[in-house]
Amino acid sequence: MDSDLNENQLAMIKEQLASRCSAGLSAVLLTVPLLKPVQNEEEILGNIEVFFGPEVQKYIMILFTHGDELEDLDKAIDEHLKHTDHTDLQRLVTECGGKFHCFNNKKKVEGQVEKLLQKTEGMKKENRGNFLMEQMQRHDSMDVLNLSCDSDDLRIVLLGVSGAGKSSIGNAILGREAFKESRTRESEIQRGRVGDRNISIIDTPGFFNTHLTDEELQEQMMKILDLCDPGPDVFLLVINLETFEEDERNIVEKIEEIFSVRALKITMVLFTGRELMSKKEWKNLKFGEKFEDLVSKCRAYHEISRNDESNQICIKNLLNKIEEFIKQNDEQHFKSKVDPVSRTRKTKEKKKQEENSRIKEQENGRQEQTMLETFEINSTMEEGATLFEPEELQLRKTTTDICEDTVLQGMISLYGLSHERIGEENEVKTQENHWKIRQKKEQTTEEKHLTQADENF
Ligand SMILES: Nc1nc2c(ncn2[C@@H]2O[C@H](COP(=O)(O)OP(=O)(O)OP(=O)(O)O)[C@@H](O)[C@H]2O)c(=O)[nH]1
Ligand SMILES: [Mg+2]
Repeated sequence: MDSDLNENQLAMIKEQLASRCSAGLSAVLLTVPLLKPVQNEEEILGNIEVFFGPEVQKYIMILFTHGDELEDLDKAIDEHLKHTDHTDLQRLVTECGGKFHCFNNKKKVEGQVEKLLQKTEGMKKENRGNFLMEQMQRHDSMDVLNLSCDSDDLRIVLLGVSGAGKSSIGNAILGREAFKESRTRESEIQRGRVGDRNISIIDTPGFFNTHLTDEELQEQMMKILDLCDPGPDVFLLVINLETFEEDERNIVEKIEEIFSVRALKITMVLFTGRELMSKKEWKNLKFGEKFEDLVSKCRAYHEISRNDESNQICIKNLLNKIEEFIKQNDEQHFKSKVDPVSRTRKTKEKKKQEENSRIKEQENGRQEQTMLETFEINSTMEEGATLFEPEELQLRKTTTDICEDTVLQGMISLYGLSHERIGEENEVKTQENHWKIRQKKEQTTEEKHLTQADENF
């Protein structure tokens, strides 16, 4: 957090952090030597937030060192902090939500490491998990580098079957653990600067994915178009060479089915796992029918091996090839025939439909409850007492509802009520009916009490 570090050095530290701590951070320990006046710690705290993003604040703990000097003074850390001379330390601790630990690096006091770990564990629990590197990168890409998916970005969409290596390729291009590997469930965009290019990568769930229904997959594929407005420059179809020949599934058809045949014009095949093949095997595969068929439909291909992924030159070559391919396509990005407005409308309509069926389900639940109450009232009536008049049933539902409700149909036939008759009593609100039935129930109970009182008298 040295203020002398320039932007490039800071960016390098970020990259290293992201790749080395992909599982996230449980704690950020700010070490402060005790008994020395606070120098620029507050500034450092501010820098940490700028560096990691504001969400990191909950994970910072002060680790005071030189605890031995405190022992020499025969003082406990709490006592030391409370002293009026140490308002600077108090302020620092307060800024870190009161989280601190004192360490004696000289004497290696027994249990001090365990206690520190307990505290960090406690902090992790309180924060419901680690601080994820994505939180830092989100902050990084949005606030620090100020990148957004604008029309100047090179917009790459990764497509392929599950496990083909889409997320890994996305990470290799961006040079950081931008995407979580294995079983991607949602389309996601990550941005970065590679060389002199601003790149937006959209990772997607795999085709023929058993964890998503066809409808969910379709939804995630449509999300791509919203994520990379004005449209993808290239669909990178990632194919794992290890499983390519045995795979019977037709991925090209799947792309056509989802995005239309026009999508193939900007689709480039990227074969991964080249390192697992000998030169001869690769040559045989290249002259095979299946390979030719795929490449002819998609018009361009590139191959990359696992070892190449961490090699910046290989990634640069891949990006050059992609740009060359885009130029060959007259820089025409993919445009969906379904315009964003109607896509949004479709999503809204779908949401409305879901909401309507949810309301209907709730309504049905309420009606069933009302039915139960009716039966309950009837069963509490003494033998010979008057049953509800059929009209009371009408009060509770509209014609259509009654006709659709099988339980009520049973009641209708029981009371000899015709559908036409019910039709005359249309659109009466449920709450109102509920109230009337309750009134009847109370009335019945009251009558029962009066009769009982009469008998007793
Ligand atoms: N040997 C080898 N392993 C790879 C390669 N690419 C990815 N893998 C591994 O294959 C597994 C799946 O890779 P992912 O990048 O998550 O695959 P994906 O296509 O994103 O998978 P889904 O998200 O499930 O659709 C991971 O364990 C990767 O480390 C490759 O080129 N060679
Ligand atoms: Mg994935």
